[in-house]
Amino acid sequence: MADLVQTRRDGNVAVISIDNPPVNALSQAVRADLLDALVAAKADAACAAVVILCAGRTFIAGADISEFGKPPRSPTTIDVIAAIEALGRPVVAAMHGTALGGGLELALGCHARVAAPTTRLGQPEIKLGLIPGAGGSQRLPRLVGVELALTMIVGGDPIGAEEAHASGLIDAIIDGDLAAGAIDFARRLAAAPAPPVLARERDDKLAAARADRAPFEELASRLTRRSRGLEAPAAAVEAVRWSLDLPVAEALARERATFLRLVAGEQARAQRHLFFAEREAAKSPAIAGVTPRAVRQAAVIGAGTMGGGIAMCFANAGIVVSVIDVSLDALTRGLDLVAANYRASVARGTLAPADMEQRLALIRGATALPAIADADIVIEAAFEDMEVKRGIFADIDRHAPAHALLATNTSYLDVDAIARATQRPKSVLGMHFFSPAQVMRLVEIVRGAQTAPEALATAVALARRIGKAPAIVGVCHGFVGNRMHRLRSVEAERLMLEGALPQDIDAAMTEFGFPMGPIAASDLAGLDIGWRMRKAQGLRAEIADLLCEAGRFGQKTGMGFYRYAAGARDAKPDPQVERLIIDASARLGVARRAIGAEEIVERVLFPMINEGARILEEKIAQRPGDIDVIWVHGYAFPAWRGGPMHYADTLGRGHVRARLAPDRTIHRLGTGFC
Ligand code: 3H9
Repeated sequence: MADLVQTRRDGNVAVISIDNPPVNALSQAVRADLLDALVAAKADAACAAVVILCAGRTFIAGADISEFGKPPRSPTTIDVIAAIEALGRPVVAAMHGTALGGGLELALGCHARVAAPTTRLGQPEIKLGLIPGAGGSQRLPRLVGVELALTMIVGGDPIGAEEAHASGLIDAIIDGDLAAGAIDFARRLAAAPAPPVLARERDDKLAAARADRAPFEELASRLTRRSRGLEAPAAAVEAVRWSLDLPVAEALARERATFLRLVAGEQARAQRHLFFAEREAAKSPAIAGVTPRAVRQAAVIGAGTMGGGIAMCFANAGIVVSVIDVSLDALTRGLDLVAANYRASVARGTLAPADMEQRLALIRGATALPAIADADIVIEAAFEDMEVKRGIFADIDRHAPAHALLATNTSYLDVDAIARATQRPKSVLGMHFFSPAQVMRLVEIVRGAQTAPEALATAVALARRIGKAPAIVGVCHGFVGNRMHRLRSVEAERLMLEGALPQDIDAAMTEFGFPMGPIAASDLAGLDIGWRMRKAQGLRAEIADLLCEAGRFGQKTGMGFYRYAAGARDAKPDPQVERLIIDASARLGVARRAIGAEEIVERVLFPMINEGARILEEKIAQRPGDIDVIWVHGYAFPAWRGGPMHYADTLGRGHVRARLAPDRTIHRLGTGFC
């Protein structure tokens, strides 16, 4: 086995290099070797300073997540940091790529930190249901102040080298040769009259917050406002607060105890499951070792909300994209909406005006298909109608270059039938984005019967490049997500007919952890789309159809299952809808009864989970984790519950099966309203 940690000498500086691909995670073996290297450096009288750096594409990207949930093994990262702090000579962390989690904590334990200009530094533990476990919550505030530390620890997003330098997190940005620059920096520290003060011994950046707690507390409540149900954000706030209130040793001990409690808990287990599931969902034996094609230019057919959102995804990733719509009016409206979306981000302060201009410059409008002549990928985002889509694909086939990947954004339709409208079905697949496309991370990559491995590999790589979470699925009506979603709406209709009101169902599901209940969500999406689809298929959803027949299409008409004040998004229960539901129950002869939240949650989720099991049997999805990724990133299933299939596992599959037994399933009353 290759050495995970190596030491070389550059004059009087010991250079300790970690080489543990792919991301230099701090596994037990790395920790042990690193500790040995530090002990050796301490024993070496000729060593005046130490540099710790990493080989490969990144500095340490954190603890080895695959070790979590197993008994901790010595030495811990805390032991390694203690050895650094006790070395008696300056230790400099030289970072590149990403310095995350335990990796950043190790750097925080060093006497100084330098980084390459493109380095990203962060404490992403919160995304795994955790808080930093090796001193991050105490050393980071001492270097950058409590407010930035809290933002980084509760938000979990990394900051760039420039911000890190300006805030005091790093001491220098090294252009050019990082190792040489870091060695030079370390040598200068060794020659200085006094060693730098360790982060744990500093207090200067805490003074202002200790004198006036209000800004910290306001920030804490703002950052945790949307974290209902989650344990880690509140724990993170508490830990950072300890940096203001407790002696550092005690605060570090409490941080550790909290980390150990959280890492053993259900929420962290669920989020770890999703971390690995997300990466697995993009894999398939069909594309193992297949090189994706390069994508430099993209084209989107259809300038509606979806087409515009998809175009934004490309522009956000720096890819030139043409938006094509036969109607100049529709094109103008679509491009105006894109510009308005960007302007809203600028107004919110989440996008710099210069970045907006750069992104807009990458988006080009056109009204005819010759505009796709140079596209490496064409994504059709037109009206959800098979004949319309087949017509478009026949046209695309005539104009797109031979190497281009042809993708449909259909939500339900048969990708194979669409592919057959072209002379090149091997290049055709589905790329099903979720609305709003520029926000939602999921893309279902729908593999047709004839899709070539290279086309599939290209779609997956492209989805990752534009920051999405791709999940490979097979062809069936509604693929994975919408096929399961339909079951949810069928059951919601039944619940309403049996006695629950829309607000009862939504309250139960938001209490479960969804940010929005299923009924309010369908009002937001618009009830008319499903209504039209049902009519085309000769299907009926008792309550939703009655609402649509009364012109109540959801938020866009100010009325749906709920009532909305002009321009407002708050869903208000509507007595008229209650009457309509009660009358429908009476007409169908269904006795209404009080239905509790527990029953609502079970009846909304269990049929979906059952459908998920069928989807796995049919091999439409490859793994239960893929379904979880789809539901968390496409339908806002609470991540801390791990997705529907993981949730079923936590309950026990036998339990779910028993609750689905025939005597508990409800008569076939309708078809749901999705
Ligand atoms: C922590 O540090 C707690 C401390 O406070 C406590 C200390 C006591 N461990 O994402 P990619 C694997 S919590 C194990 O596709 P990219 C990943 O599964 C940790 N494995 O690459 C994948 O494997 P495979 C805090 C890891 O270039 C491969 O590496 N740190 C880890 O798109 C490539 O990953 C984090 O949460 C890990 N820590 O993105 C950072 N990280 O090829 C988590 C990755 O078999 N990692 N793998 O599918 C990331 O955010 C991204 O991986 C990173 C690279 C940005 C680094």
